[in-house]
Parts: sequence; C-alpha cells; structure tokens
Amino acid sequence: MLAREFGSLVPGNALKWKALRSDRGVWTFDVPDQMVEFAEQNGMRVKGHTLAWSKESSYPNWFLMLTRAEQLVAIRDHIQAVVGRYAGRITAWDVWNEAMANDGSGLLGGVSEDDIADAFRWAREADPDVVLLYNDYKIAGSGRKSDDVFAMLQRLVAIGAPVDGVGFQMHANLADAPPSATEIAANMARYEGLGLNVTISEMDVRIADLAGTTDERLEAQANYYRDVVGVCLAAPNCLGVTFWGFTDRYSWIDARHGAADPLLFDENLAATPAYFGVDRKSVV
Ligand code: 9MR
Repeated sequence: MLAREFGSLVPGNALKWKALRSDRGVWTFDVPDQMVEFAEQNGMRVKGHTLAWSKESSYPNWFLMLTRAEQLVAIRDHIQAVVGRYAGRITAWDVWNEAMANDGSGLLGGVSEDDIADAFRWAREADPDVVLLYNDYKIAGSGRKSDDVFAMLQRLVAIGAPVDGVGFQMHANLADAPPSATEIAANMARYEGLGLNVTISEMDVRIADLAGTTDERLEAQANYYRDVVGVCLAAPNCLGVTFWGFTDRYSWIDARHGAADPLLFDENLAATPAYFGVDRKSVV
C-alpha cells in the first residue's frame, strides 16, 4: 500500500535517537536501512526525522547524563554520522524538532539559537544537497508560537545558517478549532518572503470529539484534508505533505488519546472519505 499510494516515506521513529542509539557506542541502523532500501526499490523519496529534539524524553538516558557541552559534541557526532550515512539517499532532514515553547517563553531546555544554527551547519557539511528543515507543532497558522518560530528562522537566515525550510506538523483536532486554510496560506506566504520552503510534515486530523453523525464527521475531515493539501499545492514554496501514518490501526493518536480515526485509511486499511478528499498529485 505504501508503494502504491505514496511517493515519499518518513521513518516515524526509526531514525530517532532512542531507536538508533539506545546504548552508548551502539548504533542500530537495521530498521532505517530497510526502510530506505524499500523506498528506493519503490521509487519513493525519504525524509529523515529527526536529528535533534528539545524534549528530554526523546533522548536515551546515557545522553541525558552528559554535560551540556558534551551533549552538543554528541549531537555534532550524531549528525555527522547519520546524515553522512544517508547522504544522497535521504532527500530532506528535520534537523531540529520542537525547540520552541508554546507560551511565548522562548526556546526550551537550555537550547540556544546558536546551538540550532550549529546543527544546521553540521548537517550541511555532512550532505551539501539535502533539504534542511526546522519542524514544530502549533506553527501552521497564526499565533504566538507561530510568530516566535518565524522570528527565530528570520534570525537564522540573517546569520547565514543553512536552513532550507520549516515543517508544519499539522496534528489537527477538528473539535479544537485547527488553523484555517487561509491562515496556513498566509503563513506559507510569509515564509516565501523569507526565501524558505515549507512542508506539511505530520498531518493527521482527529474527529472523535467532533459533534454530529459519523458520516458528518468523516465529511468534515475530508474537507479539512482537502483544504490543507490544496493550500500546499497552491503555494510555490510548499514542498509536500506527509501524513503521520497511513492507517488508523497504528496511529499514535490511539495510544495517546484513545480510539480515533485521524488518517486516510481506517483500521482495516480501507480508504476513508479523507483519502478521496486529497488530491493525489500532492502526495509526494
Ligand atoms: O508517533 C510517534 C510515536 O509513535 C512515538 O512514540 C513518539 C515519541 O517518539 O513520537 C511520535 O511522533 C511525534 C513526532 O516524532 C514529533 N511530533 C509529534 C509526533 C506525535 O507525538
């Protein structure tokens, strides 16, 4: 199904620190290697996720025991090794994931903009051609966090850090007023003004908490998928759309929020109305 339906693949967890490096000195590349080979055999592109992440729980314990200075050296070594290993095979990387606070208090966890700039430089050195992205949630539409991330990327561009674009995660809950297509289009346009690309990087659309009949909820979901994907298609700087999973059977939403139906294929792998709402040209 992946090969038939999609043109690009993102290992959802297999390239994360915890998966690659659960023990210090041990690298576990077998799963991502298989995924990259699968993609190549099927003519799919691969995006990597993610080289650094401000959330502590995304790192193995041995990393958390290091001093801040040692952690930065470890991040440099990690980026050189992982980006270098897949150079020319992975076409885009999420370099830093979720660095910004939701409440306007700036960067999380003692990370500085210089640290983030360095990570982009190390990734660029390891692969001169790969697309380098900053990735975060609550930044697709308007609002404080969206503005904070934009301002940070503006500063990174101004100092010449090799940032190519930004990923809008797009974990949407239709019962919780997700950003409108108009807002997302305006946000993509301001990034275009900065010379940066955008992607819709982790889209899923929760409808479990929405009022109405099942058919009405599924229709609202299909409309939202269609509208957001349409915004990307119409924006000259939007590189593509990634869905955070393809079947509801394995969505993270089920584990985190209970039963839900956020994706293009249901738990039995049948296409949902949302699948038919998405213009397939956009699934790159
Ligand atoms: O879907 C992912 C889930 O299986 C993992 O347990 C979790 C922790 O690594 O990460 C989930 O994916 C997250 C992504 O890496 C970053 N943005 C938010 C995603 C959903 O939590």
